[in-house]
Amino acid sequence: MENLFAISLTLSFNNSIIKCTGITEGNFLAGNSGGYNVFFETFPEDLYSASAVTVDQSILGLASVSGTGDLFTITFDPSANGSTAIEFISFSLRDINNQEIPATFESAVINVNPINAAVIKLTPTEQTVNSNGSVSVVVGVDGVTDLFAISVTLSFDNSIIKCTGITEGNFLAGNGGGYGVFFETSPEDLYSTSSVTVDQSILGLATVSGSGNIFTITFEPFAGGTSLIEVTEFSLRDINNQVLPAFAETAEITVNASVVNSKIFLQGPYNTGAGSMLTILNSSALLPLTQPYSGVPWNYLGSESVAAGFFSTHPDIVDWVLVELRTGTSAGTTVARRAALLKSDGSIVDINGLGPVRFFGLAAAGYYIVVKHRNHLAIMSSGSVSISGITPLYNFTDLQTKAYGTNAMMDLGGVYGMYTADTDGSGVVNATDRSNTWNDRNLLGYYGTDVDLSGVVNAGDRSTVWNNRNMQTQVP
Ligand SMILES: [Ca+2]
Ligand SMILES: [Ca+2]
Repeated sequence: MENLFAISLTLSFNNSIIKCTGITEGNFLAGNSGGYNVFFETFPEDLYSASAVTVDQSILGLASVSGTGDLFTITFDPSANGSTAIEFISFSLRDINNQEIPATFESAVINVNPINAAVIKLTPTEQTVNSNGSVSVVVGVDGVTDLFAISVTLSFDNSIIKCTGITEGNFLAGNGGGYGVFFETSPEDLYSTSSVTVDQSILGLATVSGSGNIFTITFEPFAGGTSLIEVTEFSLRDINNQVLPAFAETAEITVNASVVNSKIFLQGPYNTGAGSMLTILNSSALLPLTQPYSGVPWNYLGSESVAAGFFSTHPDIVDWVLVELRTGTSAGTTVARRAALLKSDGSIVDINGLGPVRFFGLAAAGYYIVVKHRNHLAIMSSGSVSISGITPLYNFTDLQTKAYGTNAMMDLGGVYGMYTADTDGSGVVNATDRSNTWNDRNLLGYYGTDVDLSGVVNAGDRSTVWNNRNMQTQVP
């Protein structure tokens, strides 16, 4: 090389096999006779994602270098098995007069050897959830040598699945020294997060080699759709804190469900001043743990239930409701039913207390939404609502016309709610309801005749039953 003043080089490589982790300056141009500093710049800013990088260098003064020397060093991390060429795709060498210096270039090849790289494996790689319940992914490492510590960050779509727990695997615990294992997960609130990090290391001078389980992560289905489970960051270290080469596989979980996301008010417990419903049945510990629609006239035999203590940790739950989906307007077109929970703000949520109501195995399509309550007159959406894995809110409360029929809801002062006083769920408020309410007078508990959901059947309920006389549901 003669009289080199400035150089610009662009290198390309297959970044599915190797990732660029850094570029450091060589000392060739710095050896210029003028003792001038060297301008040094690399592109792009995000080297790790790049499949081509450019390095520009020039002497910051009227001097040049000749002979042989190092321009820069580029460093890669292996990310998959394979072979990639490192090639020059453009280059320019200039002298002090900005004239091109003729040059030829050589390329290099990097082979990522599968024997040396461990694999972070997610098992199973694909699974489908067809019912409420938990689903797990085992995170393991395959083909590692002298593993002392590991950190793995997983990300997923938490609008579809929620993380409910992480349990430690036994790989590191099998170390030859019999040492315990440090195990930590973050963040603290796994349920709300879309990314978790698990750190593990052996609490003594020992390592493990081979294959084993690092941890198991458990999810619950929240809505419908497919979530990728991705290892977004990882680090495997040996006992000297040196990085062990590895790459990570992905997995996916499909929740086979369509969901209803809706909002209603009940006249009985509605509190106009607060703009929300009272939760007296809940705070008085009167709500049943199992859905109350198994009897006549609903005959709904679903197994929806919540654990003891659920309502005290979910104080905003008002009562159980029954959600039906129909393909047409007639009762004969009902294709699915689920018992769900009603919150004080009107949201109808699943038995997890916060998510939309899941209908497992139900195809995405247009459905009429019917909402029933033990002692309120049922309502149905005025039209077919498009329902899928993640469904926008259908809010019955903001317009009378959201409900099928004419004035199917009561005006609760600018918002609309289901009429109360149908003590037996017959679909009409009549003399039977009045007589039922009289007969149950002074009873404390969870009764259909407690039409304001106050926990007691009294004169207030009788008066409401009288006031709503002859009202009837407009759901066919
Ligand atoms: Ca009735
Ligand atoms: Ca009452």
